[in-house]
Amino acid sequence: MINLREIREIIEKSQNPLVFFDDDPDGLCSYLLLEKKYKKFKGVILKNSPVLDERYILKVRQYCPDLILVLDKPMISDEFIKEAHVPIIWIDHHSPENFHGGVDYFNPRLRDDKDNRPVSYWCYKITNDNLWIAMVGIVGDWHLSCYTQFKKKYKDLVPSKIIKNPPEVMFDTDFGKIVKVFSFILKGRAGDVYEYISLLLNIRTPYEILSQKSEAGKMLYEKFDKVNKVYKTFLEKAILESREDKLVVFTYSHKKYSFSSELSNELIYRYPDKVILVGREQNEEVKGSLRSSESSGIELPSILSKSLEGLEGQGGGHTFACGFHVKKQDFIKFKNRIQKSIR
Ligand SMILES: [Mn+2]
Repeated sequence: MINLREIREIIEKSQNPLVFFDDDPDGLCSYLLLEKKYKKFKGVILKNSPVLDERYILKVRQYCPDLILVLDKPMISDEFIKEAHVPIIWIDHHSPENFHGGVDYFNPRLRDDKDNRPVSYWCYKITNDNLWIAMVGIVGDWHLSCYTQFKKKYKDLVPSKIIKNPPEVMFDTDFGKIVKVFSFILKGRAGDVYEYISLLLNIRTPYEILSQKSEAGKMLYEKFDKVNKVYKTFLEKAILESREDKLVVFTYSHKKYSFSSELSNELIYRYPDKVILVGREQNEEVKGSLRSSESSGIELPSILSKSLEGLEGQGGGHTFACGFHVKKQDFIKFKNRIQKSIR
């Protein structure tokens, strides 16, 4: 495995590196940390697919980089690696099972499988700059690495009490709002997203966004506010529809935005005794997220695979957080089975 010092040296020598990054706060912050420090990266955001595949070779040909970095993506296709003809550094913290060689790979889980600290944490270790950006990515991925150091520097953005769980920062502090800003500016068309990313590259402090002190901060806040209004209506509806039952079911449809993972995360934080099922209806499918909490002890992967048996759909993920998609006509059956199995 390549180490961080070697990665830093390779980046410093590179003339025109190209970065592919995941479209969530951790992926975005990893890219921002590197670009803010070195100011020579071309950034490409990877939407809608967990894998960097040969469709992106075109980007490599267009840009002719001398180095490719891949940040926070769980998979790179063999064809991409074969056809790139450029050295590739891959920094990730998902399961290393998809790594088959051909690239310089950094993944903390190769040393210790329990160490899955986010990619923005490791990028911060490379750049040593912009702690608050690193913190956005870290909290966005439900971790608290660097939190003590962060708290000393930004006393006014987080409470003085001891924080035990990342969602406490995410949903109950001013800094959590910043994490939501980063998450919400990624919603919508790729072209617009790049404009917001270039605004973020000009932002120096979180206060610029929170109190809309600069023009860039104002524009970012306005975008956040617009998306947040839609998000909040969905959140309120989900809460109203779910008073009684142990299983909270909320389905919605929206042309531009998907909120399934944000909604399910916030709902499970607010209602840890329940199981949360959030689905977005799109075309003939319902696609969404399933959540339970550690305190309830309800383990989702087995429930999910049993509930999908014989239906047209797929799903999987972690013990208390899963994703799924299922044909619309099968959704009620799917939901009823989950309901039965958690009683
Ligand atoms: Mn991540």
